[in-house]
Amino acid sequence: MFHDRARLWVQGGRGGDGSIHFRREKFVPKGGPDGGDGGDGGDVVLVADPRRRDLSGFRPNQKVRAGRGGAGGGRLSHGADGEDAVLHVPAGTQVLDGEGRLVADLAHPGARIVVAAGGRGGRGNKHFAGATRQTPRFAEIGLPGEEGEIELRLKLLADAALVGLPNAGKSSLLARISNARPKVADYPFTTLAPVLGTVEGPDGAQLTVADVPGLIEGASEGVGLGHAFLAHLERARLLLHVIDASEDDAVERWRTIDAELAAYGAGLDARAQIVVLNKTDLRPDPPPFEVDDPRIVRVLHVSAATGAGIDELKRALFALVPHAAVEPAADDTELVDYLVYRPQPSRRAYRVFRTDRGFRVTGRPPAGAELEAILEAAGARAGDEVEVGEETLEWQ
Ligand SMILES: Nc1nc2c(ncn2[C@@H]2O[C@H](COP(=O)(O)OP(=O)(O)OP(=O)(O)O)[C@@H](O)[C@H]2O)c(=O)[nH]1
Ligand SMILES: [Mg+2]
Repeated sequence: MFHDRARLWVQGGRGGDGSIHFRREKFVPKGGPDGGDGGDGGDVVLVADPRRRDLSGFRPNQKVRAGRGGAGGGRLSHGADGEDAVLHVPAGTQVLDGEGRLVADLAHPGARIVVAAGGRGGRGNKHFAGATRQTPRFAEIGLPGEEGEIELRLKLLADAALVGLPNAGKSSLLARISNARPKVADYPFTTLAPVLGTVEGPDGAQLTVADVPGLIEGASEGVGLGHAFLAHLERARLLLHVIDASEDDAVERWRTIDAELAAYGAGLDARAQIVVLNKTDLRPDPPPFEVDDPRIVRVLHVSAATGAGIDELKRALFALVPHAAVEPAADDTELVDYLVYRPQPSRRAYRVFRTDRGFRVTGRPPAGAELEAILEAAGARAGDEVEVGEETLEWQ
């Protein structure tokens, strides 16, 4: 199975707690504070990895947690930073937040984003010593990491994509021109999942061509298999529109597919097309293909069976793909530089300290159950003294 979607729950690591510690040395009975800082929690990071083909590495609703920061220690020892959780996804993976908003597009191999940042480590008591407070008996606790749900959607990155009705010979053509060996058979919907092939050009140039399941009338509304895969055409700069030329009404079949591209949207009906009339071995003199459309940049007659016209098809690909510009869909334009995604605002209006009797919360903390959850996460236990602003309570 080809997986082009995944939902994950991600959580950055909690920062390590700062340490409450005082120097103890021989002959120094009362040393100053030397509690070190906690380490930062690890981040959950996505990296576009060209070796990945799809999102099948993820389990449904998988939970991913980055490592916790280590606690600070005495003698100013700094806690270790938590380990990042690095997830490898195919190039072309888009990241959506819990509400389905597109937040990042890992369109290039090596692109990285932080989807859940780790919490900052708490500062040790050494930080809070000053002229008026020489023995701070408290230290900051580490902050929780960001957490949230994200959705991944893969949209294949290919220079060109084969489209057409089932059985037109798309996979046969891909096998002819590229290193891919997709299944070919004489029945519709042989191809069940997208296949990418690399085409070798004359001077070492390469380009990639995608073969997706055949489209039929109604595909854009979910009929047949094609609908789920139409998204994979979005990034192709050029479409190779394959038509079985041994049958009649090539123009009508071209219009059927073209209407589906238009109905799907996302700019597919504006994409440049090479019309490939295939199976000419079965009908050496097919009726002329006469469609006057500015998107049709070439009409070629080929036979995937005999190889006739295949060299010309390859030449046309290398000549036309570099110049075919993709008009990005309207909602895609602002994404290019959007590489850091924060599921939640990371500025908190309060701080939590550990004291030698319990906890102290300063600033403007939330009230009620939310505050309880924060203290519980900080490790509060029954009997701990909790200072919030001017109030001192006992934790139940
Ligand atoms: N005679 C002849 N047969 C061809 C040619 N190209 C493909 N075929 C045959 O047509 C049938 C369908 O070919 P495929 O390549 O599987 O077609 P497809 O468009 O990938 O089909 P789906 O994956 O089902 O959408 C197979 O039996 C092929 O052998 C050709 O140029 N000449
Ligand atoms: Mg096929």
